[in-house]
Amino acid sequence: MLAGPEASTQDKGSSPELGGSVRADYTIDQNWNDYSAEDHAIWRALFDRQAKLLPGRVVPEFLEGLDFLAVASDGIPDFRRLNELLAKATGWTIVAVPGLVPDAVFFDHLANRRFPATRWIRSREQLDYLEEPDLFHDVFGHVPLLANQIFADYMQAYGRGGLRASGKGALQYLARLYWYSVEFGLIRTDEGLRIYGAGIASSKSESLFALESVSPNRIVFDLERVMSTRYRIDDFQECYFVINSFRHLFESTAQDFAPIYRRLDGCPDYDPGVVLECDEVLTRGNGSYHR
Ligand code: HBI
Ligand code: FE
Repeated sequence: MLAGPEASTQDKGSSPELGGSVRADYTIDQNWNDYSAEDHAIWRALFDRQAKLLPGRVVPEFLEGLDFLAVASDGIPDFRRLNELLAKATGWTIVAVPGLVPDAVFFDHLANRRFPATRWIRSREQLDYLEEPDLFHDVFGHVPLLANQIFADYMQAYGRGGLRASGKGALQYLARLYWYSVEFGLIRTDEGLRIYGAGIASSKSESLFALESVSPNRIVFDLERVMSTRYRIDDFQECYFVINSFRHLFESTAQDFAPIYRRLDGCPDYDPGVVLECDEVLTRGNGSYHR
């Protein structure tokens, strides 16, 4: 559960508390030496809890990417060290930012294989619930799959698509695509459904809810269906969209979106809990959690 893209991305201006100012592209220095022992202890507590919980629940490629993080350090990764490994693997680097950045800035970073990661980590009181994405969500949740070639290509293609999108409608369709894939996506494997979305993988409670709860719908991913579906930013999802493979996701978005946006502008949007005639429903939820 985290604040989604609709959270305001107020301009932070210079950020004295971070010991420096925010650059034009919203990046700041990570200042890894400034993290406290408590910050590192919180990272380890969250990392160890998810590393224990995720095997058998998360897509195997995620666990392979997690190894990168584990070697980077046993506390909060130093982006300089992490980037040496990640850049070699897929050309991606992590850049520190103060928090949510404006869409256009976010898209530009992704289009250049730079992932904006929040510099600050949550407090102990926030271990289970967090409004905005923090460093643990961004780095533990998103970085492992940036080490996977196809997913890394998808993320850059998404950023490029974002740069081409202009106007409110397109940005909303793209934000929904990001939300239901990169943040809260599930994937079919021979062993069953697995998590790949960062918002799920970085959350203990949603890692359990997304796969095991009888409440949400689980529907096969369809690009236009996803782009037409609203989402909640402050609670578990009412539906999860399921891809067959990362290639399936990449191919469904490797096309010109302009005609799709035009078609969608004339179609209705859907509440997250609905099931449509045209849906390929894998599990029909009973909606008990959200009632
Ligand atoms: N900024 N730092 C950061 N992280 C995000 O995930 C993020 C963002 N800004 C915008 C955004 N996500 C979404 O609007 C995307 O769908 C574009
Ligand atoms: Fe995220």
